[in-house]
Amino acid sequence: MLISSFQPDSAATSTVLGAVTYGLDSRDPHLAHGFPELTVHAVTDPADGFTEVWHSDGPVEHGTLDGVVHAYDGENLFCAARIDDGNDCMEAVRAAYTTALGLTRTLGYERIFRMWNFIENINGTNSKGLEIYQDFCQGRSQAFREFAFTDSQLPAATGVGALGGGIGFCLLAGRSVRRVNVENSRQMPAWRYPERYGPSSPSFARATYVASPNRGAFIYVSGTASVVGHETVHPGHIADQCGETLTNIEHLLSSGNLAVHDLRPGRRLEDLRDIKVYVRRRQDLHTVREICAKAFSPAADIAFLNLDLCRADLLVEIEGVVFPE
Ligand code: 3EB
Repeated sequence: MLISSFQPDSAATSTVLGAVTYGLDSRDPHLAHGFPELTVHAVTDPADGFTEVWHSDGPVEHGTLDGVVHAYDGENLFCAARIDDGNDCMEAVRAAYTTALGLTRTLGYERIFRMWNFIENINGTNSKGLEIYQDFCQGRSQAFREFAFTDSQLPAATGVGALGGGIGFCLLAGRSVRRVNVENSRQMPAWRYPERYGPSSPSFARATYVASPNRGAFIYVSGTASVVGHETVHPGHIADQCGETLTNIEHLLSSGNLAVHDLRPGRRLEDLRDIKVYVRRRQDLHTVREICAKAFSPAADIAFLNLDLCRADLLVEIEGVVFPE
């Protein structure tokens, strides 16, 4: 069973599958604490740092392949990697993704249901004048194509900025879970975005529904923003972007939208847990905090990170997980 928490439970390190630390610098993924850990440069004040930990039921095996650190427990696989130089990153992203996707094949955990990507200078331009995020999307899309992924096999994902350290990414995959991709009928599937957003469309699903026999279902909600159809709405307006983002998540989880994918029952914003909120402008943090406090359950952990987002006009992005009943 995969349960994440925002703080490491030191009494249970033997059952940790993997961890991501949102810290003051970025580090290559390593096994120093007995499990794969990726450190992303994501905060400037140590008080804002935290570690997200995925726990496992059973014994965990781990390894490293071409810098991709990984751990698996018979049901789930966690992989983490870092690309040192994020400029002109297409080839390096393709290569690192290829190693990670290759691991999912050789180890037999082919149902990749969630990925995170943290990209330094995400809105900057590379030496060819292409935005670094769009360059990243090209490498990612090539790797998925090499492995013949269909649209309905793409993971839920987050793609946001980092304060330094090139590109860090990690993934969660299952061996035998039933997984169903969920799109959002208010939004165009990201993998169909028109070319004006970049030469390769972003390779991710709006959410993945992941069920194990007898264990109920998790719904992993991708980083969600103020995008309707394929367009950014409410440019420059933080409260409206935040509201539109919540409307998008609410609709994604609604019975009507889930029924399109033969999934039920509908879920609500109050069911979301392990929420991460990415806010581009520091001065918007208090507004976003207030709106989120009203929208989400007091039982939910909510982490706020002041990072850039993948489109220059997006101000806020929100992700989370719905746990089984
Ligand atoms: C959007 O809706 C916002 O490239 O992995 C959200 C989640 C976004 C993941 C990614 C991008 C990604 O297009 C951007």
